[in-house]
Amino acid sequence: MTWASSAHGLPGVFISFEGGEGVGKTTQIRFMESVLKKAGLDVVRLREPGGTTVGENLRSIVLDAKNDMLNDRAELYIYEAARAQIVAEVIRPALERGAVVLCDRFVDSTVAYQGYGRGLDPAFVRQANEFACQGILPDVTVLLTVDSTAMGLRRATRRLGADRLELAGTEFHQRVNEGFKQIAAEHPERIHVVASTSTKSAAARAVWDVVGGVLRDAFGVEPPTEADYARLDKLRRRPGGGGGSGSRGGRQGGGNRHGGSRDGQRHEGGQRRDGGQRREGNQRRDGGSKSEQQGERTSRGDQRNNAGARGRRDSRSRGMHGGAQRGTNERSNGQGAAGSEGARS
Ligand code: Z5A
Repeated sequence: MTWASSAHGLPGVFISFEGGEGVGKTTQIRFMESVLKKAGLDVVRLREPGGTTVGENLRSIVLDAKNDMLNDRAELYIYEAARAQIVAEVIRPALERGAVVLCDRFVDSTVAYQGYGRGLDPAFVRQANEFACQGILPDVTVLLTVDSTAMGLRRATRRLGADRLELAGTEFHQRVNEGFKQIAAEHPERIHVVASTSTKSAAARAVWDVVGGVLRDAFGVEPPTEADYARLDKLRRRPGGGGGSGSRGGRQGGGNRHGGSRDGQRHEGGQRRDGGQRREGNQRRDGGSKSEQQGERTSRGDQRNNAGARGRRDSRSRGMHGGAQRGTNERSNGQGAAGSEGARS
C-alpha cells in the first residue's frame, strides 16, 4: 500500500504521544526512535513545549514553579506560541522531507490540561490549537495510561521533584486524565489508548500494535525484535544519578538538577545562540539522565538558553535560602532508547 497521510498531506509520518504525568511517554518515544533509526529512517524526536530555541525559552517560563502567578489564559498562549514555532520551524520541514516525527505531547495535551484541567473553554482551546498547528496534525496518537493519577505523578516526580504543572494538585491531574479519556473517545480513528502499567516492553509491544501499520505502509519498517524489547526492560537507572533527567526546569523539591536540559531539541538550529558553556558545565554535574543526553544530541543547544540558565541559577540560589530548587527543562537527544534510557535514569 502506498502511504498517503490524510492528517497533513506530506510524505513523512507524524506520531504524537500523550498522557498524564509519568505515564512513560519519554521511555516509549526513545525506544521507538532507536528502532526506527536502526531501520535507517530519518527520525526527529521532539517534546512540547520545546524543540526550538523559542520553545525551550517558553518552556522555562511555563514550567518554572516560581511562576505560580501565571494566568491560565496566558499559560494557554505560551503553549500555543511554542507549538506554532515548532510546527513551522521543525515539524513541517521534517514531514516535507519524509521524516518520522515523534512528539512527546501535542494538541491533545492542551485540550486536556488547559481545557479540562484549568477549565478554559475546550472549544476555544481547539481553535487555538488549530491556529498554532497550521494544518499539521498527527497521523497517529498514542495515549499512554497508568492505573492511577497518583502512580503517574509518583513516577514523574521521584527523580526530579515537581514542576509548576505537577504542583497543580491531584484533582487537577485527575481532571486532566479524565479529559484525555474523553478526547480519545472523540477521536477513535487517531487516538489509541495503551496501558503503560506493566513492563516497559509490554507497553512498547502495544505501542507497536498501534503505530506499526502506518510505519509499515509508509516505510516498510519491520517490528522491533525480541532482543530490542528485552533490552528495553533491562535498562536501569544510572547508579547515583539522583538528578535523573537533569533538569526539567522549574521543578521543586527534587535534588540535584543542575542545568541539564531534557530538551526536545533535536534541532540543532537555534539553540546555539547563547553560549551554553556555563550550562554545559552544570549539566555534567548531575550524572546524566534525560537532559544530558538531550544535550548531546541537540547540542548543547538548549544550554544556550541564557534566560533559562539565569533563571535556574537564580532559582538554585533561592533554593539554598529556603526556597525551592529549580532547574530547566528539556529533553531528548539523538540516542536510541537503550542509550538514552540507560543514561537517563
Ligand atoms: N502541558 C500543558 O499543560 N499543555 C500543553 O499543551 C503541553 C504540555 C504540550 C510538560 O512536562 C508539562 O507541560 C506537562 C503537561 C504540560 N505537565 N505536567 N505536569 P514534561 O515534558 O516535563 O513532563 P511530562 O510530559 O509530564 O513527562 P514525564 O513526567 O517526563 O513523564 P513521561 O515522559 O510520560 O514518563 P517517562 O519519563 O518515560 O517515565 C517516568 C518514569 O516511569 C521513569 O522512571 C521510567 O523509567 C518509568 N517507567 C516508564 N514506563 C514504565 C513502565 N511501563 N513500567 C514501569 N515504569 C515505567
